[in-house]
Amino acid sequence: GRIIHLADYRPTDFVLERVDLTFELDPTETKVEARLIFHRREGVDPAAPLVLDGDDLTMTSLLFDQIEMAPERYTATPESLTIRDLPESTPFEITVTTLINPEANTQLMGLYRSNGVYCTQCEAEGFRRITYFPDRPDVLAVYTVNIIADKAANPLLLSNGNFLGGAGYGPDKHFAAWFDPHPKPSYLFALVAGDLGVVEDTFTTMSGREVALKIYVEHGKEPRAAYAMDALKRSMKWDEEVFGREYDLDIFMIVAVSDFNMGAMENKGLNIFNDKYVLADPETATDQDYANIEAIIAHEYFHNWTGNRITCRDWFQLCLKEGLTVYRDHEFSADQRSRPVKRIAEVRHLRSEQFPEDAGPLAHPVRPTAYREINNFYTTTVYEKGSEVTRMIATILGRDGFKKGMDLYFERHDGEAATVEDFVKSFEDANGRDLKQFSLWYNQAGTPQITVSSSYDAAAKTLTLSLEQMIPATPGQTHKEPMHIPLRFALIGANGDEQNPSSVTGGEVTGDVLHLTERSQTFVFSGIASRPVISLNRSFSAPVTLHFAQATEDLALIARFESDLFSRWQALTDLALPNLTAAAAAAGKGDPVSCDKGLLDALLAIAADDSLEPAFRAQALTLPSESDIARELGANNDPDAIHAGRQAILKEIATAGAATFEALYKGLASDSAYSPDAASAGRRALRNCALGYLALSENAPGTAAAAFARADNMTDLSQALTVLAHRFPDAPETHAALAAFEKRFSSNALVLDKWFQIQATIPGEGALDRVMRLMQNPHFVASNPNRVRALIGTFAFGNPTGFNRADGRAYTFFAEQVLAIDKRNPQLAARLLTALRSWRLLEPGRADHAREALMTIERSGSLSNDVRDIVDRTLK
Ligand code: HT7
Ligand code: ZN
Repeated sequence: GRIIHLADYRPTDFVLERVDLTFELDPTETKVEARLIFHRREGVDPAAPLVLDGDDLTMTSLLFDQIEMAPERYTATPESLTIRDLPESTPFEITVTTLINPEANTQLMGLYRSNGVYCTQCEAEGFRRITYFPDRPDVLAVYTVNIIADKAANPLLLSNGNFLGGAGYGPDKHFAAWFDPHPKPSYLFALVAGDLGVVEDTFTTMSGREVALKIYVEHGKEPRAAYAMDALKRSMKWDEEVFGREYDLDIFMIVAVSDFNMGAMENKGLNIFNDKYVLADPETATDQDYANIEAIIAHEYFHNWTGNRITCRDWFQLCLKEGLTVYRDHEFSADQRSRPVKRIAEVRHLRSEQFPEDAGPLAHPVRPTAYREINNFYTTTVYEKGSEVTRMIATILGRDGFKKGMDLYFERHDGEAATVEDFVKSFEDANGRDLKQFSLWYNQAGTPQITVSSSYDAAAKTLTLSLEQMIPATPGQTHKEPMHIPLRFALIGANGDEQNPSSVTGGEVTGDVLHLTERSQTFVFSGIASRPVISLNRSFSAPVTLHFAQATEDLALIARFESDLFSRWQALTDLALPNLTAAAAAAGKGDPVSCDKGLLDALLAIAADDSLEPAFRAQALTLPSESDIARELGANNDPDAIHAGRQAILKEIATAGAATFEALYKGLASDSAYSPDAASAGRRALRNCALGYLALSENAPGTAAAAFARADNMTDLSQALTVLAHRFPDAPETHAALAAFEKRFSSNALVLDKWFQIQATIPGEGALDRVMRLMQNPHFVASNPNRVRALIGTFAFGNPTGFNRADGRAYTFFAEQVLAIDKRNPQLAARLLTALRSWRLLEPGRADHAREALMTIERSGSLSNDVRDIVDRTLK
């Protein structure tokens, strides 16, 4: 595949005015007729041909203004259609007919079938697998869609926009027509046909219009769509209240399908979802599932304004819709749930996923400047770091300034395909503030490293804070400019009170935000009565790593007194990490491991502090993960030592806190019916966290087995099973529980995914054989992305000791799987392969094995563009 560069962007030669599509659906021979009206853009060379994109297409007819086109006027290949001798300025109509095979479409891009349901996925470049088209996001057009299909098998015929009408069509068929008045790019096109059940509701918008809401699921699963419907209505209301955005069609539909490459897709008026993010009831869904459904329903709905009404000029601008929309869904969840707990979860996710990406061979800017395969740029950098960049704009401009900028952005660019520059300019113009330096966040990859030191002068009552920023080199970017980094801070006195300086020199400080803009900068705060403890990067205002050697007592003070709960959690993390890295080093040498008393005391104090919300206490008691420790260690990682050291620390906490954990476990038992609300979920989280510690201090699986037997909801049941399987993998109780779980949920694939995940993450050398055995389980369906991600993906991303076994056998297995999956679904294979992105940080023996596995993939003769791109960059 060739490389596409941002610098090469230019508009199309021809303007697309209208699109009329007619589908005659058939499982293996679907006929697609596309009538496209174009005119040549003013000033374009009159000899320039029209070049349309295709992917694996077969054309059966081509008309020009309704008349068959002479063969010498066009060239058709599976990948493109070029048409010559076109009018200089008058509009003309091209009618192209293609034949496609949905049943054979295993890539799940374009039109495919999932459990007998026809559905589409067109982002980013799937529409070209349906018909020849200018398949790029800056080509906006109004679509009419006619669908003809067998009536008995497909009572439901759906597409974007509003329903125009339908009728019978011959003896066995019927048709439906849809019209979407909103100009849209092809990636937002959708079609669904099949036989599904529906849940219906309505929403009255702020201007009083009634919108029909419909969620389509497999027959019999309707009750499991109730929570998704509730989340949708709350999302619609929230977007009106917080962003002033109203829905704009008479109907909003969601369809749940079981074969899907990602989480969901925001097609105009017809969102298509991975059923994992729609279906929930207490018996089958965990609290995390409910939270994910709420977030993803909101995310896709929010795209209606940030993505659909204002779309992207080209795919380099992907963060324009994704980073912004993630920010919006984060804010939504924070408002619906506990803001600090949500923030902690976001930061954990950012650090465990985005930071490694930014520090490895696949690092790229939030707005990349080149790609070889766009599917590989739906990354955590574009999404999550993109969201953090949006959050920093809000931090710099303040709530009102941010709102003004968003309003101007909507006003200026509604109906357009915009760029990151357009977005930033809206904030600049609405606030009269220059964001030129800030824009580096979009262009410079790598996580900024900030080294901090401070000194207090008691005589002068001044605090001096020195900061130095360093942005590491990343692929293609060796030199970096200093960035504008907004750091929220507090100066905390010995009694926990915040101290306010009378003045500050050395740089801009607005309210509680310190603006670091120089490579190295010293701030002096005056009027500070006593030596304060500095809480820096409160609520994680900037996605950076701080190197600030704060005394244990200072961290303990923050952990105890900070009013920002996020910072309390951060202080505990900062207390824990040195213990965990030291433990890894000791375990690696076979030395005894021990945990600081200060950390134990701080953790157990929080565990027992009933004034704190349970969800926060659960977060506080969940120590940094093995991958967090690996990141802290930096290089030459031995996953076995990291695991052993961490387990030893956990055991010490469990032993020291046995009484506390038992009290929590007993005290938090609930006798009321399950409710997925955040407060109830928080109590379950703390209780299950206590169960995990209890099991560590016990030598037999009794407590966990009893928890499994008594659980009356999927959160408790799956947590108990996890504790059993991970702590007592060989116990008869564990085998019995695993068998009972499999039997009970044998007809629910989404629940069995949890069963696969729990077993795929059992630590240790035995994991590989277990995973290979589970692949033979009849419930493991290799063509279904959710199954593959649950078993192979979870093993590779979530089982450091099992996946990184010292003999490298798991890498060999993994390479074989990636190659096999690539034949069927390149997008899925490429995403899995990113599990090896940090291979260079392993100790030399494992790193050699990992390189060997990567080279096996690279040497394979028939790689997709997707996997070729990832493997080449990973090895570079
Ligand atoms: N905008 C959607 C991205 C997406 C996607 C991208 C490539 C291939 C398949 C895909 N399915 C969905 C989802 C979102 O971010 O909202
Ligand atoms: Zn999105």
